[in-house]
Amino acid sequence: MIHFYGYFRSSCAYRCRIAFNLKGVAHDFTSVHLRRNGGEQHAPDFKAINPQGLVPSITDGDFQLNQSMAIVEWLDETHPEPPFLPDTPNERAKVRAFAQMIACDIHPLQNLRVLLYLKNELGQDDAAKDAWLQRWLGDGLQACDAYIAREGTESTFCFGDTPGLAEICLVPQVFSAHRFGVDLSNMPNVTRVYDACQALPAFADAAPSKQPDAE
Ligand SMILES: N[C@@H](CCC(=O)N[C@@H](CS)C(=O)NCC(=O)O)C(=O)O
Repeated sequence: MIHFYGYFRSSCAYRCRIAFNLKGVAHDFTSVHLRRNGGEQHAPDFKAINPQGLVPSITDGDFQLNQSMAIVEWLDETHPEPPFLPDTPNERAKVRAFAQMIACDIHPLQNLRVLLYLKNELGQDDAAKDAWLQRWLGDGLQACDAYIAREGTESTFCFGDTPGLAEICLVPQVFSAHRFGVDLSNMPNVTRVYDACQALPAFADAAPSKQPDAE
């Protein structure tokens, strides 16, 4: 049985939850509370699983895997239906590029350890932290919106009529944007796709508020 280590509010864990649900893959779950006890992600027992001290991670027997994008790809390769990527190399590359806009260029700037560094080591207050989040999440999602407009034709989801890797990354990032008060009113494509995904149980059931460790 696959064992999944996550946290309800973690957007990277949220990516994996959507992927598990889309594939219909059963798994056990351990919550790693990112704020309790000084951050359970820093505990030696957990760092033996994920040396970075970050969620998510999975184990499957002796197999251990960190990094949400690697976990999502591994699920796609081990459970090919429904596929997370389109049929042709060019289409696949475009979806991967979109996913990396979020996973590589937006999410890392909102991470807890970065926000704590701004506050504790650089002495920034909440207003400065909010300005940071507005800037990097806002600009990043604005670029995602323009990318969908350019590449997405008239489809229901980002790049077609079925959800996959693009939506697995987009939906948790929009959740974070809501959480941090980022204005999405000028991002019609992002909000349209987010709303379409919410109508699907695989996405709705993966929401942070529905998780056993939700607060
Ligand atoms: N690139 C990694 C990022 C993982 C990551 O940053 N996880 C966050 C939660 S979304 C975390 O564990 N943060 C804990 C901390 O910053 O101390 C992935 O995609 O898995």
